[in-house]
Amino acid sequence: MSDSTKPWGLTRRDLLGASASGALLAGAAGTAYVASSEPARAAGVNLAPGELDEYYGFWSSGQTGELRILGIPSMRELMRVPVFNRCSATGWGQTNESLQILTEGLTEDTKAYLAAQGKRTYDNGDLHHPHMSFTDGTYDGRYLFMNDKANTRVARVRCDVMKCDKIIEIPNAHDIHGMRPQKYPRTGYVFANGEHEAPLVNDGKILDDPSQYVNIFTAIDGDEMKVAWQVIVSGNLDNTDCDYQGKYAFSTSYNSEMGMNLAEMTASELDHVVVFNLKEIEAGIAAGDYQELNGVKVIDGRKGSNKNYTRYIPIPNSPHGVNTAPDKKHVVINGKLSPTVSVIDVTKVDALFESDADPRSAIVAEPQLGLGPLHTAYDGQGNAFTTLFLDSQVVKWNIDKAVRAYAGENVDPIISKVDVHYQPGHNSTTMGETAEADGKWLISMNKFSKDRFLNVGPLKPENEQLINIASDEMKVVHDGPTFAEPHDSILVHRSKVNPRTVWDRNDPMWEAARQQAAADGVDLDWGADVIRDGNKVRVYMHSVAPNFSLEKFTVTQGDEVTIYVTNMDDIDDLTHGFTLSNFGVAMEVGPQATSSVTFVAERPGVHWFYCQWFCHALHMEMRGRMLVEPRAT
Ligand code: CUK
Ligand code: CUA
Repeated sequence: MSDSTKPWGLTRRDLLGASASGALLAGAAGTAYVASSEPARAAGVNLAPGELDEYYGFWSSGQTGELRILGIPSMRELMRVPVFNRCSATGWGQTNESLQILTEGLTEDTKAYLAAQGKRTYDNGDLHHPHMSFTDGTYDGRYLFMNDKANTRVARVRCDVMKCDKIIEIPNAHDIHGMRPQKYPRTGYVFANGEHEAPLVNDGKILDDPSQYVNIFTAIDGDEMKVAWQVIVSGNLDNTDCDYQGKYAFSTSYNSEMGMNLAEMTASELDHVVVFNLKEIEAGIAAGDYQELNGVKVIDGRKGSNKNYTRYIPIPNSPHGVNTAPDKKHVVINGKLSPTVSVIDVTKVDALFESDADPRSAIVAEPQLGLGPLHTAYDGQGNAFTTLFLDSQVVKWNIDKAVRAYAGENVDPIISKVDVHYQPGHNSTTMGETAEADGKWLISMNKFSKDRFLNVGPLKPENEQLINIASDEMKVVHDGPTFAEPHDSILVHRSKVNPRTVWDRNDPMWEAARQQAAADGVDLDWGADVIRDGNKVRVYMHSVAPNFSLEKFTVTQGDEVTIYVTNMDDIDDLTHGFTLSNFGVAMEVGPQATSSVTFVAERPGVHWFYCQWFCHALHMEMRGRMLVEPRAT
């Protein structure tokens, strides 16, 4: 897409022109951005009604447990995709289709625990890291993968419909934090870090004996959504990323001490980054050098195991983020308690495995950037942008200059700094975690908003700021308040993603419904049937605005009722819903989709079901009755 065809009418050239003239962006100049709509408009943030964004932003939501989709640069929130959470609007966590996805990947152990709580699945999650699948070093628009730190899971969202289709629990590991897809040759693997230490077999035989605790690195097969293999490591695991060669993955460890409290965890001046040698690990698995635990092949990559599975590179105090640069050569490890970032040159990593080279020989720069470096993003022109949590700043620096300074040259790698508001964690740039980084926009995801917004009580929103990085002087152009608690985001050019506007009737999402309808001899598309099967009742109906195909159906108190609703409308925006009042039942039924829900009709009487997605002038009339006959006494 050429600059002149961009949909919102402002080209990159216009932006540069505006910043060069200075007048329009005067409000954003310097470090104290004054909130005013004028500079934002000049920067092209406020798209005119009907204009589309150039980028999709895929946002985590932390403890809310969902994925969010924003338009960038407008920062408009476009959609929420329930994943680890229970969603009232869509019925995620209640429909049979979502429950299958939420339960099929749980371990037997977890199923038993949940059953004891009267539950089938968890209804919370802590989603930190959403990342898209790669082919050949860039996004391929197939899937988004994301972690659940709260309940040790990894999920996948299909980009064709923007719905979750797989969730797996990771056995043996505890509390998945850092997570990244393989960049080359493709995804391939999804790498996932277990953050918290526990006994390898955590069945209660070992309790307060941290000397027997371990942490686990997991490689998931992203196509099958099955664990491929695991590695036992020394120290804990925080964030992870991998190279553009398909050879190595890198994970930070802030608790190399294996401490059990804050003082112990931060005791050492040096922690480390673990380098995983993918080919060596695959060879070790093939050669049988593993133990099988809970159905997973687990290899020992601890320090001193003297194998070529891992290497440990010492890194100053409590490193956090790991970010591979689009130059395909450098990997930046962010210091957190150290004011530095450590730059690994991936071409020097081979030597760590081939000889007994000093692990630190792979470090080619260690610039001092400011206080609390957490995460780094890139512009594709050799520059990096690192968040400084304690300084409340983003610093732009040049990788090549940092390498030269480390080699003794008298150059300053720091280009500029900008104040952000306040306490930034992750940041992300347009296409910045791919080989196609384009250096247009940066999002600073700030943990505190303090006084930036109207006071809404003791719980404050966070503040995500949009920063124009088209020139060396970074300009904050938009404040974006947000609810708990996005950690991370990726900014994906819209040419990479092309979702459907209506479902395909053959979609695998409702395969179980398809099979049941066939067994019942019912047309799932155009059904208006009630099938009785002992005390099980299956009700098939379809919807075409503003009607359900059944205006009423009758069941008996105590029946287990399954309602299948198929939406036969097939145009944009014609989502229907099915809400059954006073039964706690509600679900979305997208155009050309089937959704189903099962409940026990324990309440005799007249109960209305209605469509809860406004679909037609006669939407209010789109309703019908479930008649529940009292149980015979
Ligand atoms: S972690 Cu949250 S700011 Cu979970 Cu990616 Cu660094
Ligand atoms: Cu159908 Cu509202």
